Amino acid sequence: MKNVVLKLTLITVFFLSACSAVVKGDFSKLSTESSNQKIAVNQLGYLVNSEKIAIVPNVTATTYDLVDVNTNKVIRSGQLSHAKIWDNAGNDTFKHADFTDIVTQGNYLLRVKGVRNSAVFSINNHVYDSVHTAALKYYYLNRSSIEIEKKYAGIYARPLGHKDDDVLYHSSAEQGDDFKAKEVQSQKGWYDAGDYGKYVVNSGIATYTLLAAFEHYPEVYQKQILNIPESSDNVPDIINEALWNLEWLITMQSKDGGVYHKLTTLEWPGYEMPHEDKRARYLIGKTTAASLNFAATLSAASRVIAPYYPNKSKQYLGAAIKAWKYSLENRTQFYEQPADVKSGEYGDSQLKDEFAWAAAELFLTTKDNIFYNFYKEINIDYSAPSWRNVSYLSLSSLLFKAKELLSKQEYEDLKIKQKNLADMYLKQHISSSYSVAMEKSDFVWGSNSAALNKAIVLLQAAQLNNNSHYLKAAQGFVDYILGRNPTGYSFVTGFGYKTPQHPHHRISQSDGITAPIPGMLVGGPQAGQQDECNYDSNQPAKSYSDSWCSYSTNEVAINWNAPLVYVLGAFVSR
Ligand SMILES: [Ca+2]
Ligand SMILES: [Ca+2]
Repeated sequence: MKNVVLKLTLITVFFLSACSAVVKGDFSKLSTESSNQKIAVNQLGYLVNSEKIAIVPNVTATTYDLVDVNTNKVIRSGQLSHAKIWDNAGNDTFKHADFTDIVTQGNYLLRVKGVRNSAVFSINNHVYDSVHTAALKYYYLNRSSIEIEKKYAGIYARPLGHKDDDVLYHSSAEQGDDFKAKEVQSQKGWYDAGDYGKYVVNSGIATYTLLAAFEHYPEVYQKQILNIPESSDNVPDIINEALWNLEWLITMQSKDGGVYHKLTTLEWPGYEMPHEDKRARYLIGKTTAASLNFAATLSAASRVIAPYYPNKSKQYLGAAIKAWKYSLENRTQFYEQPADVKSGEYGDSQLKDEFAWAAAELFLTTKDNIFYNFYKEINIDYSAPSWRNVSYLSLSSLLFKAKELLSKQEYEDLKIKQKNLADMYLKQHISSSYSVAMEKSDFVWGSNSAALNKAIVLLQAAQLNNNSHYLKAAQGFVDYILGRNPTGYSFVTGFGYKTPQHPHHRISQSDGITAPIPGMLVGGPQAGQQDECNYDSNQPAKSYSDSWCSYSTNEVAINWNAPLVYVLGAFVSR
């Protein structure tokens, strides 16, 4: 009997969705309780003074009740918006419940006739504290070359994986004199993503973003305790964690100043724990992109860690300058995947942005105008950062650190460029029916990090211009990531009432523990479906699969978690 009902329901759902394809934009199509649409909220909740919006399926009701779950009293009977549709989510129609003006801390749910109650969410100023800490702790739990101990990791303790004291030179890396040594030590660093590789360009932007979070919100990180092996020293834990990767990065430089592209196995590792992966690991390729990324990251690091590690600070700057010089002499050494290598490519043939970023960071750390003049001549466009396009990182660093070094006019010109970009994203937020500045073109592989990197631009505009309008748009992204989206998932493992259970992350898949490592941001929806797994929808904002199979929407990565840390850190600081 149950099966018959289920079949009928499925047929009905199929029929309704077939119809809705014909009547795109027909707002008379109502959602019913039998449909699987639910009220979507930020599953962790809202800060007291933030914009507070929930997405309600398009039921006939025109009002909502906001219920205080402790007293079971209705705090507000509010008006739902008119029905809306979002191009990125197909034909679903929905309404907004806006309760921005509720500023009483507490636990609430939304009740709307014709649809199930929302889950319980909070309004208070600490709603993001623990997810922020977990997002940063993720890096410790993904460290290479160290035992992950029970006292720091609890059930996620695991034996040391990838000591990397016997790394081989791949034929693509055999240049100069280095390779005459058979083996090389290249220890520490974080696992890049779902695999166990270590890639310079991706770890560069990830490390830089964590360092920027510290530079911009020091009060948050001065007091944060991650419970990692270095928690009892006098160095902020975010710096300790960044150092774990910087100490690996520095090993990737060859004697001539150039930087190896990556350290991986030839094939993808098996579905096994780090200590079980006994495949040989290689230094592979040497590229201009890796050298410039290294120069930028180590130059920035030299500046940020100077008060804590003066000797390392000097060492990093020296290495950065050497990598810069190598890049000037080898401007087009692009990565070409050797025939026997299957690991990630991270190929990039547009290096104007990498040159600009490295020049800007070297200018800030050395104060030598030769670098700023180089930077000015490049004349690049800016967009939200990604591992492949780092132009914005130069703009951001200069705006936060170069005010005293530039003429008033030069500084104002840069500020206007930043503001123009943020204004574009603010407009997208205001005109978005879903109240999130996600355009169709943002639904790329790793769309959640595209979202959070746009949020970084907005948060920085808020700070640089002392204008809180931008915060609303940034909050829209936080809500989107934490559950106010058409998939109904909070995209951070372990945080929310519906979260990814099967991320494409080898440790979580093979550690024998049901719950994945917490605090990991999954890549997020995008319509490419390159992994050919099963998806319920091919709409950009709904094309997501919580399955191990789905490396194109459900993988995790160090460069995706880093903007999550930054953005949550910004809101924790408020
Ligand atoms: Ca510490
Ligand atoms: Ca580039």
